[in-house]
Amino acid sequence: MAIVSGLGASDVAETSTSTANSVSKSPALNDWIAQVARLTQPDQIIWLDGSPAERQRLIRRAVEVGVLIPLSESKRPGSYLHRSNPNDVARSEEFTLVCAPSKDEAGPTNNWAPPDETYAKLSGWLAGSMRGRTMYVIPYIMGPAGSPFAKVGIEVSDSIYVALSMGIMTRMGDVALEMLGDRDDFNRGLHCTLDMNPDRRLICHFPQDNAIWSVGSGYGGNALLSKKCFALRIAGVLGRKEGWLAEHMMILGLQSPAGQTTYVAGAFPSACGKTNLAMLTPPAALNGWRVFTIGDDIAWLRVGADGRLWAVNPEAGYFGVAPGTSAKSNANAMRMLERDTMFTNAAMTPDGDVWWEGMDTEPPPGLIDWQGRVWSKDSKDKAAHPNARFTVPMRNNPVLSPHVNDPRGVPIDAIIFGGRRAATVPLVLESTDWTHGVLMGAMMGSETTAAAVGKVGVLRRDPMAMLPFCGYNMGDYFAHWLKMRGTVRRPPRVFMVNWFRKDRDGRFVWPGYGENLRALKWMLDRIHGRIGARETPVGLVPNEEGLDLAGLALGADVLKESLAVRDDEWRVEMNSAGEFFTKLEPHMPAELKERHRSLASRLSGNGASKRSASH
Ligand code: GTP
Ligand code: SPV
Ligand code: MN
Repeated sequence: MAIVSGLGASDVAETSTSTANSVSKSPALNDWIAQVARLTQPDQIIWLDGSPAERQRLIRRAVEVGVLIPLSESKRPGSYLHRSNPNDVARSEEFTLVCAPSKDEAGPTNNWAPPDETYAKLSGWLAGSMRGRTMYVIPYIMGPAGSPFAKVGIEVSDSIYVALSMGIMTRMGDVALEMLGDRDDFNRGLHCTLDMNPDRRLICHFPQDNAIWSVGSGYGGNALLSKKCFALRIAGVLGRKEGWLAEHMMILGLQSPAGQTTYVAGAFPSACGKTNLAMLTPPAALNGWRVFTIGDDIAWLRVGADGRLWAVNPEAGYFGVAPGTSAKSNANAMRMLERDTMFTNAAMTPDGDVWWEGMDTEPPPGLIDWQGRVWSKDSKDKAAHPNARFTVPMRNNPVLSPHVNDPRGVPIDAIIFGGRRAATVPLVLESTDWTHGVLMGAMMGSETTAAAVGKVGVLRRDPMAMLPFCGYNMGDYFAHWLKMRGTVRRPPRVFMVNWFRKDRDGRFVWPGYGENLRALKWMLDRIHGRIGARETPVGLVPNEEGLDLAGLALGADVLKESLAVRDDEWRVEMNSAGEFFTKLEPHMPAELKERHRSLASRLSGNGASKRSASH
């Protein structure tokens, strides 16, 4: 077994050859790597340093072995296409386990297995699993280096695709080893693709050990262990202990024409609009406004000395949904993807570019679909997988906030919860206080999307967009949110939004995308006390003249429908949330149940005829 720092035997001369025990200054890290190597038996171990030269070497190797297909240097410079195993195209929630010491700690919304048994079973699968393969040691930082928010993780992986993705998604390499120094408080992530067999696929979290073992998948959220596994499930447990929040939220800065910037964090379930909102282009009629991106998927939120909630984006890149991204829907994303991007499961044009549904360009003849087959307009299947993704460094984002690397983070004045709801939930709804805001988050429901394996379009409860990402008991998670009110002396205002309401013909009522700025603007007007609102039993909605609709031809009936709060629909909603809360007993906080009861009691008993829940 060759143990080298840098890539491959031929590169040894230009880096330093080291022994397993002297690569990092952390004895705990070196011991752990030696232990993993004894178990998995790789042919060689490569510690990634994160340098551009190393990245180029890794890319060359990935192209040689067919993991990456180079795209046209003139059309997409520095960009590559990856085609995954067709059985491995989305997060696998049924194979995701929280192996806390007791089932009760994981709670009823997580799959649980006993830690000892799971370690033993996976050790069996992993024994000798990297024979003939290279083991990459991937040190990374979540959060800006030197920030009090920042945490170090080490992912060990046998996948060059994972190694390259982690180089985009995190601050990866020597910078992380430097931050770790000789300490032992790093997240231990062990990833092995095995034979990509769904029968031997498990993504296991051990919060008590700050450890993750993921086997049998190479897909984003299953395999890039920094992301959902560490930054949400494990970090959530750490945050509860240490008094902060790890959330599935985008973070944006909204600058008014007067130059004042307000920061907003928003939780939307997977494939429900975070990336798009975080980099939206204001509509022409509101062009004095500007949006700047802090993050598109994950927020770590802490209480500042000023009693406000401050947020950082722990990531350094975006792993975003490609389909639906066009010059019209998200011009900033299209510009960001012009270079240095890895695409996964997109279609490829004969001249070496990518294509996907909703790109708003004609698919060219001779298009190759995501599985490498020739595609035509008559094909039944989509050319790009509905969960095709791009992996791109945040520095490519033309509207990246100058504060994205600020170690203090940014102060959050509004939190938004938004699901994908064909009915019931209005365009924007404001809570009256923190407890009501927490209840809004806890009551969230959303229709499932292609981001996770399973049926698409099924309404399910997805509190705070965290159903698949909360690493401990969901009832305790609600209690933690309520408890934060004690330390957040100047809490953000909490809103619920819905960009996805549909009319009778199944068309979206609201134009969405850049037009969502109008809802954000209303929130700012509310926060700064500039505008009134209409009271409903479940919260405050804009008066019809309250939304700035300049330049938007929206029929009066459409506006009315967007803002409608109907008692009969909300009775169904309240009941559904109530049933969900019952499942969380005995961990469900009394304060939330009480507020839920009191809101439900305000809905008219039998005002409208009982419609079925046609969400
Ligand atoms: P994850 O990366 O899975 O967490 O997803 P996300 O929440 O970042 O969602 P994203 O912004 O990538 O959007 C997912 C899909 O919803 C894409 O196909 C978008 O085009 C579409 N979408 C985003 N915003 C809107 C909107 O305001 N209206 C409509 N109709 N579709 C939207
Ligand atoms: C999501 O599914 O919410 C994503 C993509 O952001 S993944 O990294 O796969 O979780
Ligand atoms: Mn996400």
